[in-house]
Amino acid sequence: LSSSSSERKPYYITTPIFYVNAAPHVGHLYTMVLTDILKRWQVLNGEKAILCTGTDEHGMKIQQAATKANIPPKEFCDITAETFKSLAKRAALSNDYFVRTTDEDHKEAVQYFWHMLRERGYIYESKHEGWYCVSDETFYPESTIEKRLDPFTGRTFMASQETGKEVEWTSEANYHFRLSAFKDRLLEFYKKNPEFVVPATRMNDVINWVSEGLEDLSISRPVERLTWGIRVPDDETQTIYVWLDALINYITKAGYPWAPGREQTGGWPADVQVIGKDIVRFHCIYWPAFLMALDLEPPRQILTHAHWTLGHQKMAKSTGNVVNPFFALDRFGVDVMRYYLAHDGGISQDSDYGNRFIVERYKKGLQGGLGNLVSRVTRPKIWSVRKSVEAASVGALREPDESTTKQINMLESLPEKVSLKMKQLNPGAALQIIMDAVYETNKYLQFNEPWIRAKKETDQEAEQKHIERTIYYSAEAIRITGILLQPYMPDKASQLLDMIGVDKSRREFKDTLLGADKTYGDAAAPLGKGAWDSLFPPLSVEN
Ligand code: ME8
Repeated sequence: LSSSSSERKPYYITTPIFYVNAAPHVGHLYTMVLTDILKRWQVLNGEKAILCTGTDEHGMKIQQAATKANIPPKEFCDITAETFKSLAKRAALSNDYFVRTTDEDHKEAVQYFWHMLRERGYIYESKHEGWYCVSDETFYPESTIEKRLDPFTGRTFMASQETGKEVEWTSEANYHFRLSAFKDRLLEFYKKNPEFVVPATRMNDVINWVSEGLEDLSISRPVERLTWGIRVPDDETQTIYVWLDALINYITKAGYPWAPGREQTGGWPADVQVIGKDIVRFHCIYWPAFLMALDLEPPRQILTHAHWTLGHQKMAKSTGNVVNPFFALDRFGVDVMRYYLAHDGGISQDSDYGNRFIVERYKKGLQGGLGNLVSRVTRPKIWSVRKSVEAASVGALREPDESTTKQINMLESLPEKVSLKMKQLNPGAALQIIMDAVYETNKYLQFNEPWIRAKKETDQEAEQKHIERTIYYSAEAIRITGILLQPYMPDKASQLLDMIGVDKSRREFKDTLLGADKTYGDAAAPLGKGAWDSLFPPLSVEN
C-alpha cells in the first residue's frame, strides 16, 4: 500500500448537478442548503470536508432550449451555469468545487469510464425502440405511458403516467449497458447497507423496483438526434446518454480516473449524496450499478428529500410554478432563508412554500426566541452578573433548584441529541431540537425573573446565588445553541457568538459541553436591547 492510501479520507458530500435549461428556483436552493448544513456540521466536528455542486449541461433538453433561445449551446450553458454559481455564492454555500459537465476534465472522465465499461464487456450495441421523454431525459416502459389531452390546445399526446411529461416514440440503434446483470449484486448491496437510501421508505421503494427486475439501459443516442453531448469513444456517430455523463460528475472532481492508491484522497466514496425524490432511480439503482461494473465503491449514503410545492403543486421549472431564490434571498436575507428552508423543508413529506410562513418562523424562532433570549441576557445589569461568575464558582451554582436542574440536564443532553439527528441526515429535526432549547431557556428565565430579583438589594447569599445561577445557565444556552446554529446560519451565529465574546477558536462541537468555555463574556460589552435589533431587525416587508 502506498502511503497516500493510509491518509484519512475527507468527508465528501454532493448536490445533484442542475440542468441549465432554465433559471434556478427555491427547490434547488433547498438542496444546496441541506447539503451545506451537513458539510458545515462535519467541519464543526473538526473534519476535513469537501462539497461539490455544479451544472448538468448536455442532452436533448438543453439542446432544445438553446435552439429555442437561438444561442449556440455552449454560450447558452455559460449563461445559466453562471446563475447557479451565483446562487451558490449568494446562499453562502461552502462548496469546494463547481463542476460543469462541459469541463474538459469531466469529458475525459466520462470517456474513460465508458472505455472501461466496454473493456469489461458491459456495453453492447442494439436497436432500441421505446418512449423517450425529453423533459425527464429517460425512456419509459410502454406500461407506464398514457394518452393525455392538453386542455388549452385540445391536442392529444402520449405522456408518462408518473410525471405527466410528453414522450415520443423513438427507434434507433444505440449502445446499451447490461443493467439487468446487476440485479442480484444490487439487492445484496442494499441488504448489507440498509441505510444506503434515506429515508427508509425510499430504500424500500428502491428494493422493490430492483426486485421486480431491471431492463438493460440505453446509454447513447445517434448523433443526428443528439449532437450536444460527449461522443462515444471510437464511434463518432453516437453521443453518450446525458444521465451516464451526468452521474460521473461525482467522481470527476474527486480525481477520477485515479492513479493506483490515490482513490480516496479526492474523497470518493462520497459519504452522502443529497438529491430530490424525483431522481431516486438514477442515483440509487443506475449509479451504484455503473460503479460496481468497474469495481468502484458506491456512495455510502443517498439522502433523498421531498419537494417544495407552491399552492400544493410541485415547484418545477418546466411548469413555471417557481419562486425565484434571488428575490427571496434579497427580501429575507440569506440566513433567514437558510433557517426557514431547513426548518420547514421536508425529507419525507412535501412542504408548501409561502412568504407568510417565513415571516412566522422569523418572528417566532429568531426574533421572539433567540433574539429575545440574547436581549434579556445581555442587558447591562444582567450581563455584569454573568461576568462576575468566576469559573471556579460555577460548581457552587449547581445547588439544585428544580428549574435549574432541568436547565442543566437539557443543556447537557443537547449536543448529543442534535448530533444523532445529524447522523440520521435530518438537519430539520436537529434544528427543532436546538430551537426547543432556546424556547426552554426563555421559559426558565421567565420563571426565575432574574431582572426583577437583581433590582432588589439583597444580602442573602442564597438569593444572590440563585440569580447568578439563572443567568449563568441562560448564557450557556446562548453560547451552546450559538455554536450549534453555525451550520444553519453562518453569519448570524458568528455575529451572536461575537456579541457574547466567544473566542473564534472555541466554536467547535467539542466546545458545546456545558461549562467548557471559561473565558467568554470578558471581551463583550453589555449589549441590551440594541443587540436584539441588530441581530434580528424588524422585517421591512411583513408578507
Ligand atoms: O434532475 N423541491 O436536474 P434538475 C425540492 N440534472 N427540490 C427540488 C425541487 C422542488 N420542487 N425541484 C428541483 C436534474 N429540486 C439532473 C440531475 S445529477 C447527476 C443530475 C432539486 O435541474 C432536487 O434536488 O432538474 C432535484 O433532485 C433537483 O433539484 C433536480 O434538478
